[in-house]
Amino acid sequence: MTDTPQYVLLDVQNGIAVLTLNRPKAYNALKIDLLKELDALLDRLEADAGVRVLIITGSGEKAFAAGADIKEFSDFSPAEAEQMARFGQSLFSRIETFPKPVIAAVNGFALGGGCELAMACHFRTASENARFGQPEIGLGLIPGYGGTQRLPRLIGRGRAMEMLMTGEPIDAQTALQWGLVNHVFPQEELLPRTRAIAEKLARYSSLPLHKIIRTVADGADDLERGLTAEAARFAECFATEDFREGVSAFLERRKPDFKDR
Ligand code: DAK
Repeated sequence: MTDTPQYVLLDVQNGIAVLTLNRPKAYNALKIDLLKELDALLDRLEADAGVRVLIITGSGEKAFAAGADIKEFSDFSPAEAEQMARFGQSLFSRIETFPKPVIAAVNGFALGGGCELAMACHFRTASENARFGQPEIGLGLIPGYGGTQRLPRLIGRGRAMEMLMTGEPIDAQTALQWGLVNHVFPQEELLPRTRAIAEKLARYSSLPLHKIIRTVADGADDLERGLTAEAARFAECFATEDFREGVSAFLERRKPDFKDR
């Protein structure tokens, strides 16, 4: 880890750690260095007995995270893509089984990798302007950080299929209705209200909290097999012309012209 985290801010008060993804000009897009910082901060927070609950949120009022950084991953080879998918997946699985409760406070767009990060947290709150989506299809790609596995588990297969296949985002009220988030708050109340939930958890014994987290994760049917398949198929996309076209179109702000190859 760099000594001073650059992309993730950390604030610890009364046993509650707030991790803020901090690239607001790029809608907090998940650069690999940002994910590495997050991983290193998790080491620190796991070891610190004074930290009892984590909240992950985004900087600004626009985005939680608008996905992986498209500019960064656009020229990855399939081998690099698979390696990065496995790193991201293992980081997100680490969050899912983290020994202390982790709540995502989603303050705007949670798209692609951003939605996948929120889904890896133990549960989610959202601001009224939050939007959730897996827009990878528009880039000629599939989700690579667990989206094909966690989205159907959270909202059901049919709803997940529609979101994955259309790439269309859903708004906060739909996310609430579908069980993707537990609460929707006005933007200015999102952190204080989420903190109030965290404070309640912080008063409980950490032993059963940890056992709940582990036991719920143990019961998830064959997540690991699904993640392995996702990483392999995600990597295959990087060898296609359509993926190059999808990413170029996004960067050039035009509609993609896919050729099925
Ligand atoms: N990456 C990089 N920059 C991004 C970005 C992203 N995902 N999303 C937004 N930005 C940047 C924009 O480029 C723009 O920067 P400037 O041009 O001002 O420098 C700034 O954030 C504001 O964005 P917009 O100007 O587009 O703002 P709008 O309000 O008009 O639109 C939007 C907001 C969120 C609807 C739009 O920005 C958007 O569609 N963003 C992209 C959403 C998206 O497709 N996200 C990526 C999904 S794919 C991997 C594993 C997993 C993944 C990838 C690799 N490996 C293991 C290799 C996952 C992939 C994804 O997440």
